[in-house]
Amino acid sequence: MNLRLVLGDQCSRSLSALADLDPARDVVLMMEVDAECTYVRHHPQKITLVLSAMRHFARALTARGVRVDYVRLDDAGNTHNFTGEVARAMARHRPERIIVTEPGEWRVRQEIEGWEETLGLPVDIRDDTRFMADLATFRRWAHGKKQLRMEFFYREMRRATGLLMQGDKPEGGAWNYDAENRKPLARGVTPPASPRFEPDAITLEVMALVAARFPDHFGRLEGFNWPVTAQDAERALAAFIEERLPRFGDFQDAMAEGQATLFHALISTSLNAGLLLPREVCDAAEAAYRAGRVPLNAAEGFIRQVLGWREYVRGLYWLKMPAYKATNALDARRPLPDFYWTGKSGMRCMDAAIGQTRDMAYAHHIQRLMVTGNFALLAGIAPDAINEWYLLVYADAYEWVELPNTHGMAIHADGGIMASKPYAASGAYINRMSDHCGSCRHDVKAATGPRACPFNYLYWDFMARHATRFAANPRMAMPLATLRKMPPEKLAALRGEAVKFLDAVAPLA
Ligand code: FAD
Ligand code: DLZ
Repeated sequence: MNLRLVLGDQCSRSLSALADLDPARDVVLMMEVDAECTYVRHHPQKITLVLSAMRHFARALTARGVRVDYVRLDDAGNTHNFTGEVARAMARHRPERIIVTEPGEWRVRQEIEGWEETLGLPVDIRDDTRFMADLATFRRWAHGKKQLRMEFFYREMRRATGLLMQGDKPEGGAWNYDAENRKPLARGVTPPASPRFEPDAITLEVMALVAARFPDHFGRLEGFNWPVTAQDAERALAAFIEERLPRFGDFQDAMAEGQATLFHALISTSLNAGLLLPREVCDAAEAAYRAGRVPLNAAEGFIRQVLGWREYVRGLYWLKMPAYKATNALDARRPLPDFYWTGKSGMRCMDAAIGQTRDMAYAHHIQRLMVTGNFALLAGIAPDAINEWYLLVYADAYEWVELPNTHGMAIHADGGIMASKPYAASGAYINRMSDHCGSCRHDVKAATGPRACPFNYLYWDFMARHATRFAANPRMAMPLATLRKMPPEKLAALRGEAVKFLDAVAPLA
C-alpha cells in the first residue's frame, strides 16, 4: 500500500499525490502538528483556517470512500512534527512507499527529501500541478536572463494558456492596462460587502482549540470569516466576480478609511490552501469579461495578479532559494518597531493597515507594499525581522509567496532581481491614493518640524543613504536629481529628523 500525504495547504481534490489512489489499499495521512503552527507564531485565524480546511477535506475524502488517517493537534502521542507523524503512521500501516506533492516551503521540502534515508522507504515527491507554470518551465524561461521581469513572464503565460488572447495577440491590443488602474476611491463609491461564512461546528471546535493552545499569538480570532471548504471558496469567488471585479481594476491601488477590502477578491487564502485553483479563477474572470459583465482593464488586471504575479513569485522562490532568504542588498539592520504589533504608530495609514491585519489577518496589496512595506524599506528594517512579520500576520502567508513579495517587492533586499527600482514613496503617494492623511495627526505636507509626516523625512533619508547605489538606475533619476538640488541645510534637517525618529522607534543594537 501507499501512504499518501496531504499537507495543510494541499486541500485540493486534484492534488497530484491523490492521483491513481487505490481506495482499497492506500491510506491518506493528514497531520495537525504544533511545528507548523509555531515555526512562526501564525495569526490564530491562519491556524484556524488551515486546520478547519484540513478537517473538512478529510471528511470529504472519507465520504468518497478514501481511508484517511487523521492526526489531530490534541491527539495523545502526537509528536508534533511531520517526520515524527510519518514515522508513527508507517508503524501503523506498513506502507511500501510514501507519496507526497511537493510542499510550498523550502524548509519542508528539505525535511521530506531526508525521509528516504531517515525513514528507509521510497518517497515519491510529485510536481504540484495546481500551478499553471511548472517549475521546469519557469527555470527554462529564466535561464540566461539578466533580469527576471514579471511582465515578460506574464506574456509567455498568456500565450501558453490562451487567457485573454485573440490568436497570438493580446485581447484589446495591449498586454497591460495598468495605466487605467491607479485611481483613488472616488467620492460616493461604496465597495460591496464581502460574503459571510459563518463558522460551522468543525470550525468552532478548531477555534476553541486554537484559542486555548496559542493564546499568545498576535491577532484576533473572533470575527473569523474565511472559506474553509471548496464550496465556500467558490461562493467567495462568484461573489467577487459578480460584485467587485467590474471595479477591481479602477480601484486596485486605492486605500480608504474604514474600507479594509475595497474591490479586492479575498481569495488568496483559498488559492494558497488549495480550495480554489488558479486556472479556475482566471477562467471565471475571462468568462465574465467575454459575457460583457466586466471591463477589460479589470479582467486583465486581475488575471495578471494570478497568472502573472502569483506564478512568477513561486518560480522565483524555487529558483533562488535558499540564498534568497539571506539577501540584504541595502544592508538594512534596524529592528522591527513595536508598533507593528500594537498598531499605535500615530501614523493613520500604518495603524489602519496594522489594525485590520490584527483583526482580519488581511491587508490588501497596496497596504502591504506601500504602507507597511514602504515604511520598512525607508526605515531600513532588517529583512529577517520584517519577513517574519509578513509570514506570521497574514492568513494567506506561505513562504513561497510571502518571501519574494517581501525581499523582492517591498524592501528591495534582493538588490533588484524582482523589481527594477525600490518601491520607495513619501507621504504624497499615500495622500494621493487614500484619505488617511486627512485624519492623521501628522501633516503630510510637512517634511520637517513636530507635525511632519515620517514618510517624508524617511524618504529623503533613504534616497541620501542609497544615492550612490542607485545613481546609474534611470528609474531613480528623478528623485536623485531632486536630492542633488536640495540645499545641504535642508537635507541635513530632514536626515536629522529621520535619525531622531528611527533611534526612538527602532534603535540600532
Ligand atoms: P487581490 O488584490 O484581489 O488579487 C487577486 C489574487 O492575485 C490574490 O488572491 C493573489 O492570489 C494574487 N496576487 C495578487 N498580487 C500578488 C502578488 N504580489 N504575489 C502573488 N500573488 C498575488 N500574497 C499571498 O498570497 N501570500 C502572502 O504571504 C503575501 N505576502 C505579501 C507580502 C508583501 C510584502 C506584499 C507586498 C504582498 C504580499 N502578497 C502575498 C501579495 C498580495 O498582497 C496578496 O496576494 C493579496 O493582498 C491577497 O488579497 P486578495 O485575495 O484580496 O488579492
Ligand atoms: C500553515 C499550517 C499550519 C498552521 N498547520 C499545519 C498542520 O498542522 N499540518 C499541516 O499539514 N500543515 C499545516 N500548515 C501548512 C504547512 O505549513 C504547509 O503545508 C507548509 O508550509 C508547506 O507549504
